[in-house]
Amino acid sequence: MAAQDEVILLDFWPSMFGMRVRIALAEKQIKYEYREEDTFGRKSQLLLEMNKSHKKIPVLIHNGKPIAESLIIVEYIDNVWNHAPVFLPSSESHPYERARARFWADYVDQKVLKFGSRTWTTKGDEQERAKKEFIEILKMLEEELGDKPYFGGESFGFMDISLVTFYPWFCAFEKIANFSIEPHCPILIEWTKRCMLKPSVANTLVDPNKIFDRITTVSKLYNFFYT
Ligand code: GS8
Repeated sequence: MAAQDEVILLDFWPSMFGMRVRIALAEKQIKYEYREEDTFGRKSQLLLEMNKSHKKIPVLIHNGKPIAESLIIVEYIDNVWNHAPVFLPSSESHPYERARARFWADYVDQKVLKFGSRTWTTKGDEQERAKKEFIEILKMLEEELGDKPYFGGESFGFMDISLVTFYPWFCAFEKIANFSIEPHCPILIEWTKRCMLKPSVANTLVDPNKIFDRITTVSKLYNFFYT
C-alpha cells in the first residue's frame, strides 16, 4: 500500500455485507477510516454520490474512487493488496478453484439471506417449511466444505469471508424462530468456530444479541416481520 493511499469504508454495523469488507481489510492489515451510515435513516450525501446506482453500503473509497458490492470489494482488496493472506486462487494457475470459490460465494448471496429471513417472517406450517428449506441450503454448503478446514482448503479465503458474517444472523434466526442449526449441520458450526479463532473474524462479527435486538426493533417499526 502506497503511503498516500486513502481508504474509507462506508458501512453499517449489523451488515453481513459490510462485515465481509471489515474482515478482508483486517486480514490484509489495511488501515482505513470507518464511516457509519444508517441505511434505515438518512443516507449521507457521500453514500448517495459514491453508490449512485444502488445507494447501499458497503462502499470502499480508495483514493477517492468508489467500489460497491461486498464480494467485488473483497476481490478488489485481494487484487490491490496482493500480499498474503491471499483470498482467491490465482486465475492463471488455479482458474477452476477460483471460479468455484466465486460460484459458492454467489450461492450464499442468492440463497442464504432470502431463505434465512423466511424462517422468521413466516408462521405455522409455512415457517416449518421455511426452516427445513433453510437447513437444506446450509447442508449444501456443508457438503461443499466437506472435511476441509476452510472452503478453499487449508487457508481461510474468499468463500469463508463471504459466509462467516452471516453467523451472528443465524444465531438471531434460531432464537426468533426457535430452532437449532447445529444438530443438522455440525461440521458447518465447527467451521464457524474455527473461523472465530481468527482475530479478524472474532473482532468483526457483531454480538448475535445485538442482531436479535435489531431485528426486533426493525420488525416493530415496519410491522412486517414476526410478532
Ligand atoms: C448488498 C448490500 C446491501 O444490501 C453487497 O454489498 O453485497 N449485494 C450487496 N446493503 C444494505 C445494508 S445490509 O442489509 C443497504 O445498504 N440497504 C439500503 C437500501 O436498500 O436502501
